[in-house]
Amino acid sequence: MGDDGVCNGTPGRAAPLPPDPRLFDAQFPELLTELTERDFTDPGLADAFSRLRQVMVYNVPGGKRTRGLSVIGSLRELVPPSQLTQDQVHKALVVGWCIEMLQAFLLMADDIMDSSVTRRGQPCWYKKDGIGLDAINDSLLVEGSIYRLLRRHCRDQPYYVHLLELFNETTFQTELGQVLDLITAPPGQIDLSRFTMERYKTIVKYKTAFYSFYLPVASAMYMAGITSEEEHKNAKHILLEMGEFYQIQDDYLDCFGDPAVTGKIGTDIQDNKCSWLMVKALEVTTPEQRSVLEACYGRRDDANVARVKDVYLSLQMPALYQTYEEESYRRLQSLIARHAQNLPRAIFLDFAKKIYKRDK
Ligand code: DMA
Ligand code: MG
Ligand code: MG
Ligand code: MG
Repeated sequence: MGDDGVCNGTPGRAAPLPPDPRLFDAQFPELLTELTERDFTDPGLADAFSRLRQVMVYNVPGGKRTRGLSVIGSLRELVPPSQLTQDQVHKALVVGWCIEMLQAFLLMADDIMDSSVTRRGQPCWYKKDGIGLDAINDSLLVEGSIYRLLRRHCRDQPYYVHLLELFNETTFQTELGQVLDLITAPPGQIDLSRFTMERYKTIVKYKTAFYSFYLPVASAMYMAGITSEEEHKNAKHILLEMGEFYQIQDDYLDCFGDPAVTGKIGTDIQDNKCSWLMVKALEVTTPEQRSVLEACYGRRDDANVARVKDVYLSLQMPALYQTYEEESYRRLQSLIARHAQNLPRAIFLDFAKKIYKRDK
C-alpha cells in the first residue's frame, strides 16, 4: 500500500485518513506529553521535565523526517494492507519518532564536536544563550527518552528485544564512526595522507549508513516479524551503499550547498575533516594545488577556506560529483535488483528516490 491512508477495520465507511507525514507529525505532541507529564509524579522533577520538553521541541522535529517516515513506509510494503492494523501503524510511527530522537541526540553532540553554528535553519542547541555544554546532558536525556517510549509502546511485542538490540547496536556503530571521524581530523594537525578512500568508506559506513538507512528498514522488518539473518544481510547490503552515497552528498553540500536550503553552515574545511571532496581532490590534484590544500585546510579564517574552495573548483569537483551521483544511482539499481530477492523492491526504490538529487 502506498501513502494513501490507514486500514481502520471499518470497511465501507472508512473516511480517508491523512497521509503518513501528517499522521507522523500529529504523533509528536502526544509523545512529548507522555515523556514529560505522564510518567513522573514527583513534583520535585517538574523543572527537569520542563527542560526535557524544551530540548525535545527545539531539537527533534524540524528535520526532513526521511528516517522516521521510512519505518511506516517500509512496514506498508512488508505487510499487506488488509493485515495492517491501526495499532501496528501507530507503533511504527512511535518507532519512527524514536529514530528521529536518535538522530537528534547524535546531532546535538555532533554540532558541539564539529563547532557548528546552525542546524535546520536555527542556531545549534549548544550555541543558545545559557545552554553551552549543558547540551551534552540534554542530548543524553533525548537518548534515554527513546527507550522510555520503546518500553511503553512495544514491551509486549515479540519484536521488542530485537528493537532494543538494534537501537543499542546502531548507536554504538554510530559512535564508533564518530570516533574515526574525529581522530582522522585532529585540529591543527594537517596531514592529507590520512585521507584515503578506504578510511573514508569506513567512517561513513559507521557514522551515517547504519543509523540513517539500515536502522529504519530493519526496525520495520522486525515489526513485520522478519528476523532471518539472510534477509537482514540482503537489506543491509543495499542500505549501507545508499548510506555511503548519502554522506557523500552531505560532504558535497557542506561546501557547495546553499545554507538557506540545507539549514546548516558548512564546517568541514575548517574542521580538517576527511571529506569526500578532499579524498577525491587528492586523487586528481597537481603538486602545486596539493601544497595549497596542505597550507590552507583545517584553518578557521575565511581566506584559507576560500582558497581550499578555489582549488576544489579548479579541479571541477561539482562536475565530478554529478558524474559520481549518476554512477552511484545506476550501481544502486543493480544492487537492488540483485539483493532484494524476497524483500519488496519498493522499500529501497522509495528511499533512493527521496535521496538522489537532493539539495538539503
Ligand atoms: C554526521 O556527520 C554524523 C552523525 C552521526 C551525526 P556530519 O558531521 O557530516 O553531519 P552534519 O553535516 O549534519 O553536521
Ligand atoms: Mg557535523
Ligand atoms: Mg560530524
Ligand atoms: Mg556534514
